[in-house]
Amino acid sequence: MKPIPIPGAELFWDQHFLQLWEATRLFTTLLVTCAWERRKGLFGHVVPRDEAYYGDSGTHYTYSRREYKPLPWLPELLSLKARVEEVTPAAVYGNLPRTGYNAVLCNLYRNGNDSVGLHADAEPEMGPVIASVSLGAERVFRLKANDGGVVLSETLPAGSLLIMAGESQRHFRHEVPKEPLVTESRINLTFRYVKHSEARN
Ligand SMILES: O=C(O)CCC(=O)C(=O)O
Repeated sequence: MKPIPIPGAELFWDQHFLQLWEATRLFTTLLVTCAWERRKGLFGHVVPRDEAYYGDSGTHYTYSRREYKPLPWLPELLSLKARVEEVTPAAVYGNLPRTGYNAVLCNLYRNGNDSVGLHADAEPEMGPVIASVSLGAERVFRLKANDGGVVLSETLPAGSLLIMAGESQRHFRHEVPKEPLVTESRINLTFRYVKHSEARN
């Protein structure tokens, strides 16, 4: 994995983590097997993407007043998790427990009108390492410093893996903006380590 040198962040990426045929096969499978749900967000507005959350038991968390309760792992997600763990740089892996990632949030952007707004994955129960696999349509991913300046704007191709670690979530926020000209769907999988609820006080 190649480091992306941005002071204050710890980012790594591999544009060709999966071969295109693998990414296409996984996209097609997950499109029909994930339990996609379009949920209501704050103030009753509809979240502009479908979501499905899988993980070990006890990995539930709350974001934007929505509760994420893990569904039992799908075999495809478990084997992808093992591959992501294998390539996670050793220095980053040191910030994960020996057992690696324990949950994955799946997002389905049905077309360019779907998006995720500027946010950081910095809930108290969330570990600092987020590994993001992209499938399907290419979409722009932007990282912005807390003062608003764009420090990274990349098109994430199918089969790419982006890892955000260290202080990335504390110093930066990220987004996938709307791109009304995009007609194809994209799936993004963010592997995380969520502190087990049993372990929380
Ligand atoms: O779709 C992406 O690339 C980013 C997803 C994301 O920001 C998230 O799941 O928190």
